[in-house]
Order: sequence, then C-alpha cells, then structure tokens
Amino acid sequence: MRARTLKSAVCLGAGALLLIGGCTKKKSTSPVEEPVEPTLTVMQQYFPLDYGDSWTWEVIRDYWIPEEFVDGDSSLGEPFTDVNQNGRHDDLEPYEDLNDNQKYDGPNDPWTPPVPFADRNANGDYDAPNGYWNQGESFLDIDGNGVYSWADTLTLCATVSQSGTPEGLTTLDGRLLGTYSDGHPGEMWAELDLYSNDSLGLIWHGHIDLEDTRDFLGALCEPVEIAAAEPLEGEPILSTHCLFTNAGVISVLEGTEDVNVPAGDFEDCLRFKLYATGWDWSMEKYNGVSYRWYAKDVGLVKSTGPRSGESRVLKSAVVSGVSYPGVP
Ligand SMILES: [Ca+2]
Ligand SMILES: [Ca+2]
Ligand SMILES: [Ca+2]
Ligand SMILES: [Ca+2]
Repeated sequence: MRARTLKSAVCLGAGALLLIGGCTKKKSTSPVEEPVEPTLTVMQQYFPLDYGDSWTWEVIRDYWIPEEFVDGDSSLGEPFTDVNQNGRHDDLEPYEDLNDNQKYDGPNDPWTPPVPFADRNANGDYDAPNGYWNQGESFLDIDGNGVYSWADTLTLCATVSQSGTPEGLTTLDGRLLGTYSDGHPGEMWAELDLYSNDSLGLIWHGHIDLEDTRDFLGALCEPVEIAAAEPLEGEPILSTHCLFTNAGVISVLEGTEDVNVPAGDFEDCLRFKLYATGWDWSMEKYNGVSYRWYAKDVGLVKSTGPRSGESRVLKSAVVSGVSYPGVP
C-alpha cells in the first residue's frame, strides 16, 4: 500500500512532533500555555497565504523578459505663467508660443522645435520614443548585469494583496525587483496569481502573465489543484479539464526533504512532483516535470523545472510577521 497519510509518513521517520514543528525555526511554547488556534489544514500550514505575507525568490529561467526602459526624450512644453499654481497650463494662462502655432504645446503634445525637452541620452537632439532601447536611455536592470538586456535571472517578489474574497480567492501580486541605470531602485509588474487554500486544497485559479495577457487561465480552464488539503504521500491528484485543449496536471506528494536556500535551512519540507501536459500558447512553458518544496509556516521555498536549468529559490520572506532569514 503506497498511499499513506503525511502524518503517518513523518511519524515513521522521526515522530509526530517533527511534523508540527520541524520545518521552521519556530518559537517554542510550553504545552500549558498553548493558545487555542483555528485548525489549519496541512497545506494552509505549508503555504500560508495571508494578507501582507510576501516572498522574494531568485528565479532562473530559460526564457527571457525584456527590461523596462524610458523610451526617448520628453518634451518639457512651452514656458507658461502658472497663475493658479496647479503645476500645469490652464486656458487663459499666458505662455510663450515658441513654435508659433498659436496654441499652447504642453509636455504631452508632440514635440516640435524649439520647444525645450529633457535630453535623456544627452546627444543634443530630440529623440522621439521609437519602441526600442537606444544607447543612453535609462533602463531597469532586473538581471543586474549592468547592461540593457533581456533578463532570465530575476528577483521576483510576490505579496498577498488580497485574501478572503467572497470566492475564497487569494491574490498574489508579483513584481520584478531591480536597479535603474541611474542608480535608483525600481520594479516591474510581473504577474498575478490567484490561489485558494482551504478544505478543498491548494488550488491555482489562474495567472496573468507579463509576456502574454491572453493567458488568463481562469477564463479558459478549470483550476489546477496543486495539493490536497491533507496530502497523502504517493497519491496523485489529477486536474484535467481545459477548454480547447487536453491540458492537465498531475501532482503528487513524494515525501519530505530538508531544503537549504538563502532564506534559511528548512527541515522536512513537503516535496511535490508536478507533471503538466497539453498547455499551449505561452502556457506551454509549464509542460513537463517540475518539483516544488513547501516549508511549514513559510510556503514555497524552492522549485525546479519543468525545463532544465529552471529554478526558484527563496531569498527572503515575511510570513505572519516572521522574517526569513531570521536574525543570526
Ligand atoms: Ca528608444
Ligand atoms: Ca505653441
Ligand atoms: Ca536626445
Ligand atoms: Ca540587464
């Protein structure tokens, strides 16, 4: 009999206490003063998704995201007297008609000489936005390699921006962190995942992707069950239906494993194997075998695959007010 409950699986190894407190550096409380807490499912303990929780992962992939950049020079508009001091030109406010077209040209109007402009690339000429990066244009260096590039090594920060909607959904907002070429920290919107994590298990309801906003999975497909609320080791979970395709995912808890990542050493994490097939469009990148490790009280600490070389490791997190890595 291969399938057995997680609890009994862990008990076989090192005793039930390990299951309860083993995966994180958890504060110890004596049994006497144990507070009465709401009963959480195993998956709620291993992927808490409460409002404000956040995780920062180092992500390595074999596909690329173009770095954001400030495209072209920007018009500063014709000089004007800001009579009502609201920072913009209003009708009847006097202005200098530098280009002799008998109207006021503001920063958002098409630039014509000799209207002043911010010469971002310092070449003395006005350069109109052209849709691609040119030398001198400021960019957000999300892979930290010092040059404008398409990035495949990313720092992804996800924050629970909404939880406990009437539908029971949790919204995980992703941002790619980086540093602008002028030295200021910055971020790019990355992705938004919808989860639920309740008595029905940990379920992924869809995804809006930076690269392809057509793939709002929730609109096309049934949700994908990543784990049962109380996962059974060795028991596969199948999520099948997806409109227009035969896309499906099989997920199975393979056991527990210690994981060492920059955010810390996490013992007895749940290791899931996921096999996805039949996804198309940009979802195709999910096809294949991948692994995910979840640490108790922390969440997703590591994943690998499905493509070779793809991985995600937890750099830092703040979950239920606890910071990882902890203070040494
Ligand atoms: Ca440009
Ligand atoms: Ca004018
Ligand atoms: Ca210029
Ligand atoms: Ca770069």
